[in-house]
Amino acid sequence: MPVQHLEQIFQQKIDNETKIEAKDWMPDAYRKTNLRQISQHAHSEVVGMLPEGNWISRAPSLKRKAILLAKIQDEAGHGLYLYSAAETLGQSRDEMINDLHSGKAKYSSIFNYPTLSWADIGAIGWLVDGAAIMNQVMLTRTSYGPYARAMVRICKEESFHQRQGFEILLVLSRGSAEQKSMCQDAINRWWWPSLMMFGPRDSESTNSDMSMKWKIKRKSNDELRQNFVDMIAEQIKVLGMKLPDDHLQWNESRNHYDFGNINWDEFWNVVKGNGPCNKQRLDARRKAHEEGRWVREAAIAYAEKKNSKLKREEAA
Ligand code: BYC
Repeated sequence: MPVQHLEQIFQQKIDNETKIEAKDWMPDAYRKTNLRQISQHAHSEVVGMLPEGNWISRAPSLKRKAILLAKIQDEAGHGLYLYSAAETLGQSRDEMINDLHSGKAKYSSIFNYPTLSWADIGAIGWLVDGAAIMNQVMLTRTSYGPYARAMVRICKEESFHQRQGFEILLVLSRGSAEQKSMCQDAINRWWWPSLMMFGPRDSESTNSDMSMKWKIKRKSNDELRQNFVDMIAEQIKVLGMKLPDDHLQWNESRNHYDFGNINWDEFWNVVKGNGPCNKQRLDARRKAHEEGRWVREAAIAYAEKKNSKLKREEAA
């Protein structure tokens, strides 16, 4: 069939809200952009375990520790679903992981900031998972079937993550003066980086046009960022804390909150690998990968042994 014809059928499916599946014909650029986004998303889940992992052994109670462990294990699971979804597009997990470790592949800028106090664990759950959900609810309707299905389960788990983060901050916000100040300090440090998670301004977003046309994305970076600001500006009232933005103000005519300027130099600096923890994060991932080598080798040897036993039994 001529390519134009295939392209037409493909675009019709997109227009009719029929999901694109792994074995369907798709334009090369559609495959590439999905592979790029899904693998970056998988890397973000896995690297995102590190800042929180820092607090497992220092969680303030057994209950907090169990909750944090469960949350971090969820992130590992999200990484695995997403690597599997990405593999359906023709790249192996080993190749994707090599790209992460060599610095070729990106992962979310947010995970290059340090977790300095227990309140940071609350701020990550509330703000970082909150920003992630805002984006991922949209992605449950993304046009590539395996990605959309992975997102449904992930969103359910993220909403528990966000609530646990908010609850950590709620307890601190009602605690001693020192706890209140820890809570405010964490919000101050995580607020602006959370806004950067949505990506550059629409005018600077190189992938958005095609991704919107193909319904990989259904809302723009700025639109999602605005929805997030509107949600958090209300929720913070319950905490009795302040967002670190003097320009934050309800705008009657827009029916949205106005907010101050994002420091885009900081964003690009972090994306290019020069954030406060980029090196530490990649070193930790490479070390974990090396230390897990024997487990992978043992699993492969075991699978091969099992397979050859099965073949022998079949032949007998
Ligand atoms: N950080 O054209 P644009 C979690 C890059 S983890 C770094 O707008 P696009 C969690 C972008 O890749 C969930 N890079 O891009 C885990 C592009 O460069 P390339 C994280 C960024 O793809 C543990 C360039 O800038 N969520 O929840 O249309 C604990 C131009 O941007 C960033 C996801 O991964 C960034 N923030 O839109 C707690 C969501 N932003 O690739 C929580 C899935 C942009 O052309 N991803 N860049 O070299 C997406 O929805 C989209 O990829 C984005 C960006 C909205 C992020």
